[in-house]
Amino acid sequence: MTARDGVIRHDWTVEEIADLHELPLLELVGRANAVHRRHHDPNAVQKASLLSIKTGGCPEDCAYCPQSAHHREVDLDRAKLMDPDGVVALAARAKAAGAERFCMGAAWREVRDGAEFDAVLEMVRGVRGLGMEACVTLGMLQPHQAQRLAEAGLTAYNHNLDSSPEYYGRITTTRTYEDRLRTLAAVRACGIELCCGGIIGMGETVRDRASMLQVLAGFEPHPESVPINALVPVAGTPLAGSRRIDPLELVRMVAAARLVLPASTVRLSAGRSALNREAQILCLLAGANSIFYGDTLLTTPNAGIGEDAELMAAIGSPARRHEEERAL
Ligand code: SAM
Ligand code: DTB
Ligand code: SF4
Repeated sequence: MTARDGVIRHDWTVEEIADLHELPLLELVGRANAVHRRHHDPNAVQKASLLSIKTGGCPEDCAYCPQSAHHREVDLDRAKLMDPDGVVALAARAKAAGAERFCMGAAWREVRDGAEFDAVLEMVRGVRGLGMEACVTLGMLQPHQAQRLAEAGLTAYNHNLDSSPEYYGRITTTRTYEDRLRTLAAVRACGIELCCGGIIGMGETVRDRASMLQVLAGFEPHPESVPINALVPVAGTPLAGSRRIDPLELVRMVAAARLVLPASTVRLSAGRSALNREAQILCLLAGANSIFYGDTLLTTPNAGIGEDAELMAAIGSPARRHEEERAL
């Protein structure tokens, strides 16, 4: 731990972040954990449930994404926008299973005004009415659309940077990094929380990972939540042949995120199902304090609810476990 660890800063250099990322692993995790404990309850893990409300057929060409219409070889059942009542019923089920936040994703390039957007606003109101946090990810937004989402009570908008500004053009060609930043600014201007992170394991370097974290740390205020995804290679996408990353790379990325974004919620997101229990716990120790909870992410399998119940039981305090055993 150094004197400046845990201070909220917006002036990180890429070199500083890359140096942190490359620290000896035990020192990196130790420092990240110290910062984590200073800003968060070390035993709390937020559970966020995820639902694809409109699946596939997206005009963008993101190389990782099974929902892009450009990747014709992907085996995916497209589905039009779900009906709001059905979505809110699933949110209620997720709440009963223990989720605190409900995240809804649509495979859109951008939001268009009209009946479909109105239906999404109704979903947001319904989820908020259950007393849950509501998050949506709908692609690019214009300021007046962000305003309507804010009025519907939206807690957070998810819009990921996905990679560094330098590497982005290798991943998506149908929009620019600046497009992403414009949407993020529109969301922020309406007082909606930002959920913004990225993916590792797409062929980028450590410097790219550090560069993406630098952009995130440059936002004032920092994004309230930061999903760290490990690429899920999906057959039929251009990145299908990518090697699954070593779980310790995810640990390093989570720890680096925790050090440069001390107060943000860091979400261990896609790719968690490839991690064993101990690797997930190492990520939680390194500063992750939220997970996607539920059997599926958007279109790919997540860690199962049963496995997650075991994970939660394993990290519960011994006193509580003994009480639970006594209650049986
Ligand atoms: N269309 C909207 C957009 O791009 O912002 C919202 C949906 S998009 C599927 C949401 C995020 O899911 C992407 O930004 C990306 O970070 C993540 N994602 C999609 N496919 C993935 C994959 N195969 N592996 C890891 N993360 C993935
Ligand atoms: C995020 O960063 N990861 C989630 C959520 N935000 C929308 C999506 C992960 C998707 C993984 C691939 C799939 O299931 O389609
Ligand atoms: Fe997938 Fe979103 Fe890219 Fe569309 S914009 S291809 S849904 S990541």
